[in-house]
Amino acid sequence: GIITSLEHLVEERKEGYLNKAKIADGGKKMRKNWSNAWIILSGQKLEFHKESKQQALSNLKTGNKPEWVDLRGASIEWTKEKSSRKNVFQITTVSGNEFLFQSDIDLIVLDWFHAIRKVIEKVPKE
Ligand code: I3P
Repeated sequence: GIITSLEHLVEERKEGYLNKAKIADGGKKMRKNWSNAWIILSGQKLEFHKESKQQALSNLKTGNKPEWVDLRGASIEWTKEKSSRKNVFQITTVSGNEFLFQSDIDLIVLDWFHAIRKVIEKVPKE
């Protein structure tokens, strides 16, 4: 119906803290280095801010560009093999960048996984 049609027009938006580790760049494996990041899911983009929401806001003001990931054509999956931590999922981008995301709090990770998967399923591949 009309409500469903309108829902598709509303951009997915979500912010919060997650542990993040980049493990490959352009298909090339990297040394894993976990850090806590303020993450913003906005449209088809996932933005990473190293410090905090405050950092994100100050980046906005100064025009400092945060690191971000294009979710078009990306894949998302749970992984138990790539970390000793619990609740880890991986995003692989078209450009061959691989990121792990994690939180000890089940609900937080689940929420992020589903929100990101929804965007990946929705956005056109190119
Ligand atoms: C890594 C560090 C990571 C760990 C990784 C270690 O050591 O302890 O936290 O990943 O395991 O290699 P270093 O700091 O010396 O680089 P997890 O916490 O995700 O298990 P890995 O090599 O099995 O990926």
